Amino acid sequence: MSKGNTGNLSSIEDTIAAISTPLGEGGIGIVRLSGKDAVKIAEKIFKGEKPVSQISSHRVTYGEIIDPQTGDTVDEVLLTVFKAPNSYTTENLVEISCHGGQLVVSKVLEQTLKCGVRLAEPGEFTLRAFINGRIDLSQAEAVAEVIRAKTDLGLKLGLKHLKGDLSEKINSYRDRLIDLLARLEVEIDFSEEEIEPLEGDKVIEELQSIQNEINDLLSTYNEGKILKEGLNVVIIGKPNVGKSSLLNALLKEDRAIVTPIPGTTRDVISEFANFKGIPVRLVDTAGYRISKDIIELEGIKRTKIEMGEADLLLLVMDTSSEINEEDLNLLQEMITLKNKYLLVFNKIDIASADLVRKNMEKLKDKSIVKVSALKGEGLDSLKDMIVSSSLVLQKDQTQGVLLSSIRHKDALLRAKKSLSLAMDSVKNKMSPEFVALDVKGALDAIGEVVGKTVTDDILNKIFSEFCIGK
Ligand SMILES: Nc1nc2c(ncn2[C@@H]2O[C@H](COP(=O)(O)OP(=O)(O)OP(=O)(O)O)[C@@H](O)[C@H]2O)c(=O)[nH]1
Ligand SMILES: [Mg+2]
Repeated sequence: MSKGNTGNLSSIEDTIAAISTPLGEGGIGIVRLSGKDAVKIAEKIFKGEKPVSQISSHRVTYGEIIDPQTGDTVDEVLLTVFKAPNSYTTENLVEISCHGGQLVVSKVLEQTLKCGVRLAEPGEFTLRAFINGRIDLSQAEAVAEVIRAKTDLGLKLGLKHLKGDLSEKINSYRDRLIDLLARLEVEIDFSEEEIEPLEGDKVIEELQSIQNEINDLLSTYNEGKILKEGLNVVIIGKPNVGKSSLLNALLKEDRAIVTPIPGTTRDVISEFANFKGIPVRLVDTAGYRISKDIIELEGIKRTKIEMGEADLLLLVMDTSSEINEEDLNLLQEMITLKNKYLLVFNKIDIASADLVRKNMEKLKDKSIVKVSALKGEGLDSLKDMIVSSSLVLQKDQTQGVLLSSIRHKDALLRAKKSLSLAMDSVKNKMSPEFVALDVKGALDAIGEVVGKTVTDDILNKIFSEFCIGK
């Protein structure tokens, strides 16, 4: 499904159409039409028991799509009309379910275009649902979250956002700020008259209470982001310690090439896995060492980039031989990066107990997971440690709302800052105009989350990430 730029905020009047199912072969393919002429246009290309305008809303009808110019049959289909306002977009919407072949679905779409429909931009159906007020912006974003969810927990979070759990919280902050702003404005407008001035303490108390709630929500961001995007776990270590073997063992598939030759992996290899409901992006990297080989050097450069972007680093060491300078240097480098990390002693199946003890002594005070990638030993505890490092399971993530979007986080951080400024103004006994200005700033920033205050640029950016037909 292609992506692009919406750029069509002004043409909400057009009737649009798109293929809503992925391109390729499948049981069915769906073409959707939305807009004021959707029913009229569907009527020109559909031959069934009744004309489309007489079909009841939300009922499936059997018939044929025909070429409006030649009358030739294009496909046998099922057609459903969703009459405004009870549709995804709140406009008249028609869904045509045809056979799921690339050519046949395109042909059905083509007939709608012949009747003057415009091809929908990415995310334009959802954009319309937002513009027409059926959902707010955070719910529109949740549609993409649900589509892209990688695990049950990620899906659960997306569905909560879609249902409006986050919107409800955000709207409650907005209502409280609007209320406060109204009271401040009364004070500004009637400052000459005898009205009871707002008590500074009460204002601060209210601002502080809203800010505390925003802080609580902000503190859920890391977990929310992990559930949405996955925990980025990067496997690093000297050549030949068994990094690729570990990746394969954790994925339970032969994804990366494994050989006894040091320097086998040259490129970064990544794959998603599901560890106890947490989506994990596992990344295998080129062995870290000083090298003159330009391919290997490029590989190591990529390893460094991945290290910088990791949520968690797994430093693998071969415990069947002595831990040496190279291992310790890499550990030092990893510590300076300040990323979270776990030490993994691999090849315990062939390591003597003595050597393992000796190696552990060299890394005193560090917690170490002992595994054999080859025999599959210790992998469950490693997975447990990876998951607990991401903190998600320390709270019951099915309760409450988690923040998972960087856009929302950024808006809430700005709101928090404005609230601090407003509190400072009250403390410094500034006139209510100043306080009101910062409260308004906070209100605007919070409003961005649900799309009350949002620019066309932001909308374009959000919806260009969607697929066509959604
Ligand atoms: N006995 C034993 N051998 C292992 C284990 N893990 C890996 N090996 C062997 O170690 C060798 C190197 O394994 P790789 O997984 O390719 O190591 P790597 O760290 O990815 O190596 P580079 O890609 O060269 O950096 C292979 O011969 C593996 O079969 C293990 O747990 N036990
Ligand atoms: Mg490798």
